[in-house]
Amino acid sequence: MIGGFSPDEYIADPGLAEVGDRRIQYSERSMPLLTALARRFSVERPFDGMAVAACLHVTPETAVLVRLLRAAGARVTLAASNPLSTQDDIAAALAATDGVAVFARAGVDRRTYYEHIALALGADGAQGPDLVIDDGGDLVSTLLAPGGTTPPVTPPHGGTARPPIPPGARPPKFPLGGCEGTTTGVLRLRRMAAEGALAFPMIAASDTPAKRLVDNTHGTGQSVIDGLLRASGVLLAGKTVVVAGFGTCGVGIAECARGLGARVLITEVDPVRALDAVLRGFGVLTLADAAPLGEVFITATGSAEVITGEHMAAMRDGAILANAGHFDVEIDVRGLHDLAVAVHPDVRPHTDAFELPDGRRLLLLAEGRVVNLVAADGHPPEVMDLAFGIEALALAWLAGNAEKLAPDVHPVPPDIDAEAARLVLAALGAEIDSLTAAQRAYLASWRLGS
Ligand code: RBV
Repeated sequence: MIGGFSPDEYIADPGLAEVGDRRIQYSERSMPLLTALARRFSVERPFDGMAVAACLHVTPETAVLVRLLRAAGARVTLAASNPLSTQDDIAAALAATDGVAVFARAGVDRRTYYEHIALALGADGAQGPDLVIDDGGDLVSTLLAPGGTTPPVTPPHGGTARPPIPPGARPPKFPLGGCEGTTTGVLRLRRMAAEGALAFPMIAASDTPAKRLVDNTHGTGQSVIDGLLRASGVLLAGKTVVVAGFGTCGVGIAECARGLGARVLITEVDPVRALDAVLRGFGVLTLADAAPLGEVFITATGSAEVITGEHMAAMRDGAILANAGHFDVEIDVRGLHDLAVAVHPDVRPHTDAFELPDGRRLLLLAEGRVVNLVAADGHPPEVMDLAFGIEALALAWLAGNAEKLAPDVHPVPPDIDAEAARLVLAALGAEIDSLTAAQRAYLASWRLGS
């Protein structure tokens, strides 16, 4: 029993543990940074006696991170960071073999999703976390605004429903601090801090140069196209693909789609990003102009109501709509339901067809939720190795330094980013040069010109 729960009370099927464990071990072989850190942390034990609550996509890569935290001395509770992205075999493996309290199963409704997060935070009276790892900000916002999203708790396999968490109930305690892994979550944290609502320091792990490059651009680029192809089965070569948002994620998606032969159009609100897109040879236009042209639409803005009913009404028959943003607010799914005279669910796995009054059909992937994690496996292990390696190093640093930090959003200390990148390079067998004394002197001086 962990915190009053039997380990498999909130997962879909404990019988999947062995399959899950095999897949975790497979991913681990491509995660040299986490492997090296686990070895180091099992000696240093930076989280000895601490409780860590994590809200992450429950994937093999997350499991490798969770095993590292366990090796480093932490007790871990884990909730999913998306209602549809949990891989049930991984949840089963972590519950069965790692002593982790897992509150996650695929396909839960919104209410159960928040219930699970509240449970990972000890809202049932169990001990609260000392540190948190969040992805998207739902865990931290549940901590700061409890009660509103924590209805009665009903185990899926029967048993006694736990009493509802009273509205406004405070969590057992605030954590010392935590890490946030995704751009959307950092934006939310900044809004919390600006309102003075953030009660503890949070590190913006998604803002480091290494994470942005490897995770946002390369990870999102490949995995979003992977999700699009698995769900829709279309040929991308020759297709007109509209990417909404040319931030670090949108760049990766656009380049990947172009690499497969698609004609890629970009929509933006930021003139500098739009200029970058033009200079890279992409077409740039408004969504209203792109709507009748696109055969595939992918949103990656971090904003809301990007593709509206009005745009959908102008789209061609067979247009595919997918979202890569963290939350399911970029495509107006309700508007699509309003437009449609009939909905044909699951014409393929993770593809629903919406029939419009004139017979056109629009295809919505993954219910408008983050397509790379719902319809595919999320980022590959090589990508999460760096992203989670940075988070593990930042969290270990926080364990010793949180008390000195103000309740605000803090950057990852720059040497952690460089250390993570250096360890990955070493694992890949790539070597880099060091500055010579003369170069250091040149770079430190303003006196020398040509
Ligand atoms: N992400 N996690 C995975 N395989 O575990 N894939 C993607 C995985 C994270 C990514 O790092 C980003 O911070 C977040 O999911 C977007 O929701």
